[in-house]
Amino acid sequence: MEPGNTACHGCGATLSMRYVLKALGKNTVVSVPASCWAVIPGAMPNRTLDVPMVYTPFAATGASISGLREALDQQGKEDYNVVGFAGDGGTSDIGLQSLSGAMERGHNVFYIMYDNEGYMNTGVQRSGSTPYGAVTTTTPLGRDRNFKKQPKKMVADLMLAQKVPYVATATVAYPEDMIRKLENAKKVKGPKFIQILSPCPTGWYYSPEKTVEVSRLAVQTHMFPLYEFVNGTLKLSKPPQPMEVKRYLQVQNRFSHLTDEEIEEVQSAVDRRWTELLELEEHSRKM
Ligand SMILES: Cc1ncc(C[n+]2csc(CCOP(=O)(O)OP(=O)(O)O)c2C)c(N)n1
Repeated sequence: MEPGNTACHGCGATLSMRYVLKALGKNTVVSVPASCWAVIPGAMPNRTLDVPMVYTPFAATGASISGLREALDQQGKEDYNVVGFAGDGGTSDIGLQSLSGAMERGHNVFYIMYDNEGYMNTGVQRSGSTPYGAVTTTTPLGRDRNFKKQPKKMVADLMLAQKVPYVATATVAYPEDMIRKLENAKKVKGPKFIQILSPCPTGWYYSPEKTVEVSRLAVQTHMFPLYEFVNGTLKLSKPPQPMEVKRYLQVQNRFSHLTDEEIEEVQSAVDRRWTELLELEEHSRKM
């Protein structure tokens, strides 16, 4: 990534791209659907990325990286990394069939979902990946307290269920962890899926200098557990002193309306998922 782009201050998605390319290097082709990342490079002749980048229709990232991979292989360029870099709307909603198909066909590709938990480029609409409790412009609080009532659809968990050969979660507060995961993923010949929590000050309503803090709190409170699934084994990162989810929720204004009871509901759901992940880790070790 070159200096200069049109992202908002404190953009987590920009850090995500920077670390992904740092890990994968020059021999990389990136396919980007409609999203913030479709505008971050700016208008021609600006480009920000120092690697080839293909713009693809919103729903088509999986199909696009399948085609790029096969075409590069035909040209004998097997050493090129092919990366789909899509937002959570483009992944958990409109692009889900395309993603699932690409993973099922077994192409040797990376699919990176940068998860800012909403359709941010078009003005902070809710997506399937927006967590319970969040206010967005399509789940406004208003008199009826219309905040998002559905839980987050966790695409990495869907990819685990699909038995994609390499699945991981990562976030920008832990760049070494993210880069190590990409390096491990590189060793797997086949489809790889990584979901990167990429905090968004504009849509999560916190001040831009707090992006890394928010990202770190997501992990420390178990809101966004970090794991790596490779060769059938799941490895979960366990923060030494887990914190209450309240600590994560209170630094973002999208959750500021939640009552103590609603925060308790979030805590219970987070605890349940953490237990399930521990069980999955234990179970995968015995297999
Ligand atoms: C088929 C289609 N529908 C709608 C749009 C408009 N659109 C462009 S970007 C975008 C939001 C993308 O959200 P997400 O994938 O979460 O990425 P983010 O903007 O958050 O980076 C939408 C709805 C489009 N370009 N194509």
